[in-house]
This record gives sequence, structure tokens and C-alpha cells, in this order.
Amino acid sequence: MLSKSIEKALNKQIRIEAESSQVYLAMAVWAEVKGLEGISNFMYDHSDEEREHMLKLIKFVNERGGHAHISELAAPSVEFSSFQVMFEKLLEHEISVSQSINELVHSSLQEKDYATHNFIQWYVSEQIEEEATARTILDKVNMIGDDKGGLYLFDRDIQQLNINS
Ligand code: OFO
Repeated sequence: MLSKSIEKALNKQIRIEAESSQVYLAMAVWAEVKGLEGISNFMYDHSDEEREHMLKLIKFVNERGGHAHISELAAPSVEFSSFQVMFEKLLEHEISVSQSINELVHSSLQEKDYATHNFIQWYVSEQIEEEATARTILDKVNMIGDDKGGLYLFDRDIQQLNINS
């Protein structure tokens, strides 16, 4: 059985994962409109993954006797001044998600809720991979800079990146 405070913390994470899905979706749309199909597909796929992260949390909360809360979401950024800026925002976003996961680990230990602590380890590993992917992409995008040819090739190659699920 979940304590009220852990239930609240998990529900906050449900909202964060739903917002992450929207963040990636908005980036997918922006890239698609700009004609970069590879980047757009990467973002669409990632948006789906974030929804999976949210659903996994919802199931856990309900199975543990809590009530998953579906809440209003913050609107994501829908315009970016460049691809570089978009990928910088993506990394910042993933870092903030990792911080929130870390807080959940901390609270579950404080409350001696080892079931939640165990469950949340999957997210800890996931965030390590997601931050690493976001950093790799940003390094490449920074190298490309304003080179249109480089961006074209990157758009083709992003599909090959090892995307975690
Ligand atoms: Fe990329 O955030 Fe979910 O876990």
C-alpha cells in the first residue's frame, strides 16, 4: 500500500512523463514542418516512449492501492530558433526529469517504501541512457553548427542512434 506522500510524488512523476511526451511531440511537429524527417521520426518515437513511461507509473500506482491522477499539463515550447536550441532544451528537460526521479528515490528510502524504491530503479537506468543520448545528439548538432549539408546528413543518421525503450 502506498503512503499518501509517495502516492503524491508518483502522481507528480506521472504528470512529468506526460509532459515529456508533449515536449517531444512538439519537437517532432516542428522538425517535420522544417522538412527534417529523421529528426521528426526520432521525436515521434520518443514521445511514444514517454507515454509508456507514464503508463508504467499509472499501473504501478493503481496496483499498489493508490489512484493514478491524470492532470492538466503544461504547454510545451512549440517554436525553436534553431535545431541547436531545440536539442539544448531537450537535454535540459531530461536533466530535470532525472532530478525528479532522484527525489522519488530519496523519498521512497525515507519512507522505507522498498517496493517503490525497487520500481523506480528502472527509471534511474532509463534516465542515464536518455541523458547520454541527448548529450550525444547535442554534441553532434553543435559540431554541425549552421552547415546545412551536415544537418541533412545528421537527419539521415539520427535513425541509427541507439534509442532506448
Ligand atoms: Fe525521458 O523521461 Fe521518461 O523517464
